[in-house]
Amino acid sequence: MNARTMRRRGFTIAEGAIGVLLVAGLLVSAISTAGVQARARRHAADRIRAEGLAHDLMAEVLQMHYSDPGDAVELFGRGVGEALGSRPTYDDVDDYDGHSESPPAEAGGAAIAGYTGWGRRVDVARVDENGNVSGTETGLKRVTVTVSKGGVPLATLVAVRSAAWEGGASDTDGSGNETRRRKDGSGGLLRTLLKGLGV
Ligand SMILES: [Ca+2]
Ligand SMILES: [Ca+2]
Repeated sequence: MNARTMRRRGFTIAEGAIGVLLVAGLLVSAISTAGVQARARRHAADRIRAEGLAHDLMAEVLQMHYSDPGDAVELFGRGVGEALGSRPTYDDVDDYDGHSESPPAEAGGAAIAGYTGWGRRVDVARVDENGNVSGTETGLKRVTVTVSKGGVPLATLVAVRSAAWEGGASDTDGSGNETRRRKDGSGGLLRTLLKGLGV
């Protein structure tokens, strides 16, 4: 093998090495792009699930009484026999203030399958007509439902429930039995905001 052949072989090996590096770089880039796309798809799917969970719990809260039917005057918060974290004992909107659950649960308390690591929280506050928090009764309560996964908020749903809206208020049918007119949370004085958060 003469010097020219040696030089030619060396050049070919160098070319091959560069080619391998280029291919490896392209593969890494393609894998990285696919990973980003997969994460984006999972995040979008999680957002949809989070919004559904928020809507479900919000609908439950809004159909409750505006205030406890056992109270002579409107008192904010849970009353006797109503325990934080025990949804079956809630019967009015502000009973849900501070309620949190992980994983999300059915109204009766059973965990919803497939949501390990997820959580829901409800916050309720009296607000005036401008949305400012009030320490006294205003006839308006703002309900905020936040759904998180792994501690990262994915969806927040906000609604304002009016005392004048009788969607969850009780009345009587003349027999003394309580009846309840249920609505789906889409009417009355209602403002909703869906806000996606997180990565
Ligand atoms: Ca109550
Ligand atoms: Ca209450």
